[in-house]
Amino acid sequence: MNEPVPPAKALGSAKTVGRHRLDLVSAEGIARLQARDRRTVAAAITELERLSPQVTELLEKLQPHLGRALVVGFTGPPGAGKSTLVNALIRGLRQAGKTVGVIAVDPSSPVSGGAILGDRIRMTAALDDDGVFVRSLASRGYLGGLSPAAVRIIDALDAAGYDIIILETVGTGQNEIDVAEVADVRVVISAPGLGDDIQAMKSGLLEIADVLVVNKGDREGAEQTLQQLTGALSIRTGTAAKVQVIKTTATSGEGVDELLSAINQIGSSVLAQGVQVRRRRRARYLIARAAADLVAARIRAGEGSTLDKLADDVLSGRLHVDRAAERIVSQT
Ligand SMILES: Nc1nc2c(ncn2[C@@H]2O[C@H](COP(=O)(O)OP(=O)(O)O)[C@@H](O)[C@H]2O)c(=O)[nH]1
Ligand SMILES: [Mg+2]
Repeated sequence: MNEPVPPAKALGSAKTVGRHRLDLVSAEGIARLQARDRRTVAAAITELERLSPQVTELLEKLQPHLGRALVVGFTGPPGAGKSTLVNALIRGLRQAGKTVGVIAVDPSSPVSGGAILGDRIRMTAALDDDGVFVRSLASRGYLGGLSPAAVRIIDALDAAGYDIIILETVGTGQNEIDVAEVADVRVVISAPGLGDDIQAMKSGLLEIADVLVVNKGDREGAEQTLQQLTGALSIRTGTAAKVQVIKTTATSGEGVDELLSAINQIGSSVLAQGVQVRRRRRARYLIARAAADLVAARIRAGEGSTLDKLADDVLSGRLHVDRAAERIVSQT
């Protein structure tokens, strides 16, 4: 997993990180994390995000404490109102006595910081509440994909004992699969006025939805979007009938209760599968992802001439791209 090391600015001062570094993997550090001590949770996330040398040890120490949280994925086009809706849900969940961790993966560059600030502002429910922890992540180097850091951070929030972990990601036609593998409940969000995105919804996002939300119910065209998506769903086979379609207005809170109970309903059947099933799902994803990164790195670092030769064979029509790929993967 060759993530570029982010600039120190995005992580807070190195001094703060340094002060926590020694404590984190100690019994006391883990105990503080489990007690949801904010600074410890923040420090652990920072370590996991920057892939510090003690990450492997930290993840090992977290293992026995994983699998309790329900991971809810929120995916959809930019501007659909995901962050606003998450904010509304946090309120509802807090009222029900649940603690909530949020990881918002943003596609923008960490340098700008603009979108990160935007998420913070929209998630005002998280302010001054120890039962809520919000972390925005840039999807650096993984545009259109879920950064492995996000999955490790799920582990940290899970070990810290947050009941519900919400993973907000932009649906781009790539990371849907990642979210599908990592999340226990998959909520796909659309809204009227997003133009071509309806098409994108049909191709990739609809496939993974457990719950389909049409947000901005106050906007003109909401009903039409709802009908279009319900229509698109009806041609999906098998599990399609189980997908709930819910209209919300995140800004006023309309439909949020309905969404909450849909999540709870699906969530309780997932939780009934047991801790081991959910832990394994996340571990499988991490292993597959790490292996893919490893293979990609080896191919790039390996003999350029092998790749060149295969490229020539593909160009001349002697070899299909897929065969060439199989060959190079088997050699690494
Ligand atoms: N009219 C209306 N605007 C909304 C609603 N939900 C979100 N918005 C607005 O849509 C914009 C994008 O919202 P945001 O939550 O950042 O979308 P995200 O990119 O999907 O996270 C913001 O200006 C929100 O205030 C809604 O239900 N109705
Ligand atoms: Mg957002």
